Amino acid sequence: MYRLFSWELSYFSGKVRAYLRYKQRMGGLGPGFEDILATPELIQGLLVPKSGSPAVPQLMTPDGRWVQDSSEIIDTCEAAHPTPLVSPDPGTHPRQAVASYLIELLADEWMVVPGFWERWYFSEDGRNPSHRAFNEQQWGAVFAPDASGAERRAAGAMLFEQAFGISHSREEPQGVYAGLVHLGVTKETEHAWQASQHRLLGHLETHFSAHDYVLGGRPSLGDFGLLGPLYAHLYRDAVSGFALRTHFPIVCEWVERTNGEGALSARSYDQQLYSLGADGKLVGRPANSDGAQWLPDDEIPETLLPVLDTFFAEMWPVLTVAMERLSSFIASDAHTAGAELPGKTFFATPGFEAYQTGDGALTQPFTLGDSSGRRMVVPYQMWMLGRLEEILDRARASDGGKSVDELFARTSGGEDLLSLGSRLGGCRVRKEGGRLHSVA
Ligand SMILES: N[C@@H](CCC(=O)N[C@@H](CS)C(=O)NCC(=O)O)C(=O)O
Repeated sequence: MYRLFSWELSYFSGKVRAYLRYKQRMGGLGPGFEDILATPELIQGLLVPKSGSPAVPQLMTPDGRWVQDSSEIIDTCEAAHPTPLVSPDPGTHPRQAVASYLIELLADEWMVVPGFWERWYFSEDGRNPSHRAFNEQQWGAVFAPDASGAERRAAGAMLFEQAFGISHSREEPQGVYAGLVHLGVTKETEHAWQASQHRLLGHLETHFSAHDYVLGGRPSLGDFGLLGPLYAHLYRDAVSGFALRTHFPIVCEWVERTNGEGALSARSYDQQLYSLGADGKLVGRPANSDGAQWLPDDEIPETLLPVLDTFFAEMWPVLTVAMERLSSFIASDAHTAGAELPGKTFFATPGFEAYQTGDGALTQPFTLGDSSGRRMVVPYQMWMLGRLEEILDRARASDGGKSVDELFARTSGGEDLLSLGSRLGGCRVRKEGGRLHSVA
């Protein structure tokens, strides 16, 4: 069987676990999967030696291969078990494919910033409301899994102080707090990041009020991507979870539906609703909207366009500068063609701090709303863009670009994505296990 090494508290674990659960529940994951808590012992003794990375989640396939990075885990499983299909085929569903990969990128590498911020902002000393206690407990459960309840919480508290310097998070950011600064979250920008998140949640609340999932009545890649920010950080964490339930109840229902647990009222994907037939017998029907299928004719509903527009308005301008910065870095004397590049999402990669922090060669200015700051360049995003480029090319090849052009014409600024290939020209990234290299 597949073995997923994950944490309940982890952003990307939520994405992959929900995907695997869906595939398994629909009879589409062959031998099935076991969800294994990735304890420090397993990370150091197994994950690092096998994949070269301590990042969670990681998947061990039934034939003993190791896959790290949530997108690659999903791609690997989709290739081995294509039914039910989760990533729309760009040859037959060009618009839905492009929209899915864009939303995955937005969820993975943009929404991560305010999600990560909320967890740690509401854990700082003196915050009211605070989810520090909940957060200590959930981290302690990973780092001291055999200890008693109180000891688990104490282990979490100790980690927060020793590794993250939580009592001086603002004056001297360390660990996760340093990561937030690397991602461009400071006192000056944090409200702009939060506003971005609220805008997106508002768009999703409207969309999910009409459709159960991103593409209609059954989940797809975009849903699992969005579950990254929405499960562990915005739904489970206590302060964020209260706000989500209070202001975005329809998004909450979608979280439960997509996560596939505790979802009886949320009409999860394999659920039937029943009525009584004339003879008093139970007569079932699919619980989901849109006949429990993706919308027909490769349709992108109107309610999804604001989400795509947010990608083009907020994330795309940052990505274009990031591609320029990475291209210059790769071409410079600081880098040898084919050598390793930074690989982390949440913070500067150890060994690359001089480049990815301060005014380093792998940092960039950015603007969000009415505030601006500086953030690190994340080469993993170029790997994701390279994957998107492939989908875009195949989608355009299916009908000479007609469908994709139509989709972009309905967005604000989508046509600019057609320049992706030339922008990526100098910064293509190759992935090997959990490590990234420039293309020699
Ligand atoms: N891009 C990766 C990111 C994986 C990742 O960053 N995982 C976090 C937890 S959600 C982690 O393990 N961070 C610790 C580390 O990178 O050492 C993915 O898609 O899976």
